[in-house]
Amino acid sequence: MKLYDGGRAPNPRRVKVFLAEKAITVPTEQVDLGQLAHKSPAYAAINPLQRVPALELDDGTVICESIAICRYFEQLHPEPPLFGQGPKDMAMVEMWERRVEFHLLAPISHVFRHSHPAMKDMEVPQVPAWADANRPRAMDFLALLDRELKDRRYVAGDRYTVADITGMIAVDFMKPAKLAVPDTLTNLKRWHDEVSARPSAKA
Ligand SMILES: N[C@@H](CCC(=O)N[C@@H](CS)C(=O)NCC(=O)O)C(=O)O
Repeated sequence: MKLYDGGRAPNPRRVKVFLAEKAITVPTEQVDLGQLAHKSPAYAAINPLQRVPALELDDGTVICESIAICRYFEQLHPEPPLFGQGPKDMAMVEMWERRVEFHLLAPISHVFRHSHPAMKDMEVPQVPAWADANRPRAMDFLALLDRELKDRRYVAGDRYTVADITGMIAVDFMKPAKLAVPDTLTNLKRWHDEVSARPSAKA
């Protein structure tokens, strides 16, 4: 088994934090995004979408998409359960993970990819107006999440889950996107401080 990783890029980091939470070690190969190594014919043969992460199994199967990779490991190593337990809890985790991914990580990624000079060879064409359109979307969802976190400890409930992993990484990705969490969002800051203090956050 081999994990194709992409350094500090947010999606591969979601998988690495997930693996660290479960204390799973996987042989890893770095794909240098800065050098556009993911666009090479060799990597395109592994993932035709030319994105990281990708997990290659010993039988040659390649699993792409961060959450698909995490689900694979959740089945292999159910403890600690990071996708919830039981129908209602699992649905809530799924709901919040998707909300955080589509309404926070995605708009922040759009801001970064369409405004940062370092992304000009990767995001073609760069559309600065799309970055402008996504800034308020990210900030609106952040405010919503702050209100939600007033009454519970973690994004999807009382237990740390994959929704916290995606959320923490989205908030961390605000820095290169040149966005900042407003000081008024105290619930969000409390939660982010707590999840960032977990050893897995270093992954
Ligand atoms: N939906 C995919 C997204 C993968 C993705 O976009 N990865 C980024 C790094 S965070 C990438 O490979 N970017 C290369 C590019 O855009 O050319 C997932 O969940 O893994």
